[in-house]
Amino acid sequence: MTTLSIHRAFRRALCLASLLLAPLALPAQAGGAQPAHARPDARTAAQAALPAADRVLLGAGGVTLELTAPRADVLRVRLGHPDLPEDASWAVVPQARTAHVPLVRSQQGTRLTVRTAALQAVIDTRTLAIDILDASGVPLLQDAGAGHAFGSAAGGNAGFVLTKQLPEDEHFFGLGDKAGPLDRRGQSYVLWNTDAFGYGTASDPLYKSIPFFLAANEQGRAFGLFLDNTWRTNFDFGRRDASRLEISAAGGPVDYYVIAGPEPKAVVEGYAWLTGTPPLAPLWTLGFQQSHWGYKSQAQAQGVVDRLRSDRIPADVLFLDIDYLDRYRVFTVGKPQFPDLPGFVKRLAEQKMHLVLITDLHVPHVTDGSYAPYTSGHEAGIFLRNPDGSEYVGKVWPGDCVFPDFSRPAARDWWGGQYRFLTDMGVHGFWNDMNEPAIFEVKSKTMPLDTVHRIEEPGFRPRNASHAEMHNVFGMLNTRATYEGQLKLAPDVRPFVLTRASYAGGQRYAATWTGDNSSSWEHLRLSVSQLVNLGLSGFAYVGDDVGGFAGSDPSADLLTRWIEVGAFNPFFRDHYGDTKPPQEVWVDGPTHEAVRRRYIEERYRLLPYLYSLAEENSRTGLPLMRPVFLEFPAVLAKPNDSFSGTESQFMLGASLLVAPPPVWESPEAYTIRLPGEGWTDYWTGQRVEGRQVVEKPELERLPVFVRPGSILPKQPLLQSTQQLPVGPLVLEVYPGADCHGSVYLDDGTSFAYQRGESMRQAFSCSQQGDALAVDVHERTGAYQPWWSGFEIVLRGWGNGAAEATLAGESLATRIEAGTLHVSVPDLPKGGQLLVRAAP
Ligand code: MIG
Repeated sequence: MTTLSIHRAFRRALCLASLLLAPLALPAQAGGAQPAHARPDARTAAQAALPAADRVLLGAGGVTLELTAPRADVLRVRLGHPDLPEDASWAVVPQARTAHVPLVRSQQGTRLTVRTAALQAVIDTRTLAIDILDASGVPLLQDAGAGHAFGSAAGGNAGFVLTKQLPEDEHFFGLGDKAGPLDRRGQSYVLWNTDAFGYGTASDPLYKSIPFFLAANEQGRAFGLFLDNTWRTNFDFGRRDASRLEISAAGGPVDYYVIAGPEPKAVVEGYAWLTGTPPLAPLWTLGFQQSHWGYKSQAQAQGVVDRLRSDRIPADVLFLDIDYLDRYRVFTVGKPQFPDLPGFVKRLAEQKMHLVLITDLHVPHVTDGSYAPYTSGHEAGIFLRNPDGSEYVGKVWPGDCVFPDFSRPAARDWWGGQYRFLTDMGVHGFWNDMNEPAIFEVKSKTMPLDTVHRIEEPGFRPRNASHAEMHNVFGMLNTRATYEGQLKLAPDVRPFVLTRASYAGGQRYAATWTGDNSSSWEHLRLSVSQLVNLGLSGFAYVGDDVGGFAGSDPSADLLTRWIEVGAFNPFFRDHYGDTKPPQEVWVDGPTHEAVRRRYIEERYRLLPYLYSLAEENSRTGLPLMRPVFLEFPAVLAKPNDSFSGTESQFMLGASLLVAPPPVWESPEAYTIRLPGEGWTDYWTGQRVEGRQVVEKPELERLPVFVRPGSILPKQPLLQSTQQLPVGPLVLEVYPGADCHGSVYLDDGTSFAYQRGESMRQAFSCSQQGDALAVDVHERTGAYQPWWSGFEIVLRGWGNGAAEATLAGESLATRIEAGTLHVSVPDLPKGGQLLVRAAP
């Protein structure tokens, strides 16, 4: 690439991001391996203490490049113009920020090769162009030309563009819940947290900014890239130029990580290692949740809960939206509508329901001393300021509002402390909305870019920062204040925080949903790609507004369909806007309600599976809801590429494949292609012949298939996760290669699991001669499970009599509708069940 074309690419990228920048100062050609201008004060103590062997530092043409490897499969590249940027991060966890492994170098002329055990980087020492290759030398990500260009404003904050080559067979995923197709290739996205009410299937930007993507090619080989930059950013995956990947930002550091696969799962786990995993969700948040902007009184809200219980719709959570507040003022309760909130919370607890309350971050600007949160926050000086030092005031629901400066510990502590009266009532779930932040009556929909934030954070120099820098991370810091505040107020209760806006790493504090979607088939379809892309971007605990938030009311069929899919989403909440007719499960009459109930009930039966997935996620970062290629990278492979057929499908964990119609509203039959043979229909227990299923859409049937080699833990039906199941743990066994499953359990609400009060038990199955062996492995951990024993279930058994033995003793068998059931006593030490056809 010539300097002129770099110049053009840079200009174009900036236009895309609608940025106005000073003219470019392009790097001149220059040699020299050590930058004279790499000032040590731009580094943190951790980085400065790096042994020389663990860090490559180069300078050329007024640009400094630093390469480090936090671990062998993660390379970190920083570029500065002229000096390296501040070494600091809101996203990367301390453990990853201080980790480093040695780099092995070799140089041939101007070609410097730097290796770890898993990756290598080849750097042109004249241009600082960098190619990242896997250990065997296969290129993953290659610069186009010099690969970088900087704007020229002082202080190094004038923006940049990175230009990479875009191989033809590369698919792109991630970037959070961006609209558009599952595969980001050919699209361009702006990262700028935006209140996107009424967004469409191609709207951009939306609420969150997660500058991470996973790339996977047609060999199923994957890698990831995370740009740790909070400024307004643009990712262009070959839209402007089909052969280029362009990443540009309006300011902030060039600081990116390349994460090796080769499996897509390894990339997701690597990203979780960098930015953290979600905390283990309280069990109740895996239950069904009902919400509405417009539950205007205690009586109305109580009526909804009573109806859930009397209609026997299993449910765990009721949400209250801004209706419960006094004049929309956060940390108040509107007495006329909610005369006895503590009593309401108590009554809900008796009904085994939790309450989640909305607490928007804008604090009403009430200066007459009558509203304590403003008075105390003002006195503590924790609200954001204009450049002239006055408090920034913007209009939101309550009228004029001020905003806590969440990048300051003092402001986070203040915010967290405001929850005391609610936590004391027994409320442990909070909803942080509007935290893009959304501001009314201004064209930008947010605060002025020169609003002054104050950074007081380890790794950062204590300094003032503009809203341009802090905007995308503001929502995440809001949830951090909420989450950490909860931990202080109720140290042994797992908090639940739901957020609309966030940044990379925000999964450590909050679950998220896709904001104000609409009641349309298009939005139902879109939600699959939004939710799986969120899962790939670190946010595993995700859902959408089931039934749709905006638009006209959902048709009965649409709501039924949406509940069916929602039952297989990680976060399952029916929520709808203030202007819509009722959208609860029972509207549309008993026939629809029965179908909807059946799906919600199935979710409650699957809770041991779901909760075990949540626990896996909290350890590894693997999302609960997954694109098919995450489990089966081969679907990406040419020539028999079946990827496009999987775009409307998703996996819940490794075992369940959910296959909605690609066109929901169409009555036409469609073909489901399964990734391999031996799958079983989850509902009928019938084994699928071959790898194709033709489905004629039926309202009451959401096609779900079980992967061969799965053991699914299930439990008896309950109306709330707060009820203790009675009876056996059901183990549905689906024989096949590498047959296994496991269950994780703890008290579901406290942190006792971190003190050893949890349990785990693994299961496997194999063919042994003429018998199927089901191995129950020895239990680990101190927590006592609720079950009395196991019920082994073999579906598709047929009608032939069976013989079952455990350690030589025969056990009773029961065959019902072609399914074999064997009751097995509890086996804390493990044991082997052998099942065969009776002679
Ligand atoms: O300006 O609190 O996305 O879920 O019901 C609208 C009222 C503010 C936007 C959220 C929506 C919520 C609504 N909120």
